[in-house]
Amino acid sequence: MTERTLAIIKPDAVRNNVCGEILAKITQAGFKVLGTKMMRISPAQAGEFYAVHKERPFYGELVNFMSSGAIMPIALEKENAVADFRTLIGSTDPAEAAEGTIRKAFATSKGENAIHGSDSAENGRNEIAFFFAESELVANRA
Ligand code: 3AN
Repeated sequence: MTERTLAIIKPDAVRNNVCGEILAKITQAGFKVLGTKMMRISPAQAGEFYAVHKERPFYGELVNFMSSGAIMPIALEKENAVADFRTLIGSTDPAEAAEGTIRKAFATSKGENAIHGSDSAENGRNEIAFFFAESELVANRA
């Protein structure tokens, strides 16, 4: 089934100038880019996006990091997009990420791990809606 998932190129990867290389890996893996933008979010917005992790010990660090610089959210579509994108990005901890994954290539730690991927189809839809109006997604244009 065609699914949507949200990627976010995180501030570490934007600072390291690897957005282009990451986008190339994503499109080479067969994902269709429906929309993308370069932006910066406030700590309050980052806190809202990661609200499910509020009770986790790394929440404050995560919110600070995600609001520390530019990010690049990317709305993606593909058959089985959620699971296939999680495979493409690799484990949260880059030390455990498989060869060939985006995190193996570009992440430096569990916190600064280069890229986000939605963990379910429902979260994929909700997370895309957090960053994009439906009218910004190319697939919906005539
Ligand atoms: P994933 O992004 O692989 O789905 P989650 O959902 O467990 O991982 O965590 C969300 C984000 O929280 C991660 N992308 C990472 O940036 C951050 N994070 C997770 N675990 C840690 C940790 N132990 N220390 C610092 N940040 C973490």
